[in-house]
Amino acid sequence: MDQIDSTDLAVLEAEYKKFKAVKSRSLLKKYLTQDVFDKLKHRVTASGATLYDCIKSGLANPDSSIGVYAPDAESYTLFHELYDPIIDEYHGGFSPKEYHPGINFGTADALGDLNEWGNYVVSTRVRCARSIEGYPFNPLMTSEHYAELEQDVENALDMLDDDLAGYYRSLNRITIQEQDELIAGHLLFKRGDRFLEAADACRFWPDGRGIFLNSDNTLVIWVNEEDHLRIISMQEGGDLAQVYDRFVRAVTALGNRLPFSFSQRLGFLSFCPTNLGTAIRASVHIRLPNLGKDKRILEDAADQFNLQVRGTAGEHSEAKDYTFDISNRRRLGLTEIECLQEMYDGVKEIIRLEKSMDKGNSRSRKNSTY
Ligand code: ADP
Ligand code: CIR
Repeated sequence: MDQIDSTDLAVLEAEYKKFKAVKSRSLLKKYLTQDVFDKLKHRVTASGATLYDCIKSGLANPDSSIGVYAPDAESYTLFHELYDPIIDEYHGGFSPKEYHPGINFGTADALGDLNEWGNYVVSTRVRCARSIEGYPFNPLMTSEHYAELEQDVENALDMLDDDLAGYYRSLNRITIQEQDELIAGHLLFKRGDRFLEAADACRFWPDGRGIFLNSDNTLVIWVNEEDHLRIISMQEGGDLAQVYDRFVRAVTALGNRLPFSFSQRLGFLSFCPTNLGTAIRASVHIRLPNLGKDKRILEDAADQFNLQVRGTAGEHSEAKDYTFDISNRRRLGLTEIECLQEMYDGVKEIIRLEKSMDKGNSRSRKNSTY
């Protein structure tokens, strides 16, 4: 194993010292104890990543929830004393001895339409992250890596057919106004995410970045944003079965053409440890005027069903008009179809709770003297 050079070590030591004095509720703060820091501070991966590369984002953003990324696949093992407890806590119990189960997409038939119980769900989306073998993750990618990877992916996307067929647009060829329209339509990733920027994940932007859309914008593929690939199936309404069926067909078709990075223990490898395993986030945009009045009640209900609540424009955004993004939180230690089932069951319960508050509101209106 290579050793960090003395200049880089001095920077790392100084930054960690500052971080120790800062208040933060991140998992980085919780698990990067002095003891763990001292064990890891000299290590360097074969492609040159140090502990500093893993923790930069969390040091610069004390309001991070996690605070770490992995600059390359090897970081998950070389710095495992830091990643293991973070992975264990985020994914709701995945000890260092555990292995991710084998791939099982199951069948979409078991899932139905989430609007069966009323029109609460505005839209449904299922996405996964994928990395391509042989390339490091963002912070260690060269401009040649970006160009090469984008070309390989574009060639693979050209082979999608029938309802999956569409076209790829490099960000370099889309105006800022067009990008903003796609972002507002929930189709494209945002620019300038401060968590990613601090992790050195936005170098050479917008080179190598782009978006693929099929003809009706229900299959969306992001290239070289946070991960090499994000494969997304989405549509209006609550038909989770239809969204998932399209998702599985797209992931399978691309997996036949591109070598996805996979680890026996951690499943599909991604830049952020929250996206390991299946790398699946199945979400609904759901309007919850009752539950949404008190975010704490909604968060407690979501926790109970292993769900995560985000705002209307995604992670680190606020909810507008009581419309929340609710998704499965765990992605590692359970199969693909189990992730979907967890979201489906939980959202059903959230809708039941929202409806019961309707009744509560009308009862209290009846009892009111006004
Ligand atoms: P990711 O889902 O890839 O982890 P974000 O949380 O930033 O990343 O979400 C990316 C975009 O996807 C945002 O514009 C967000 O509003 C949109 N989105 C997420 N879930 C849904 C959904 N169910 N319906 C419509 N748009 C969605
Ligand atoms: C953070 O630590 O807050 C950011 N780096 C984003 C972490 C990923 N978010 C999540 O919970 N899935």
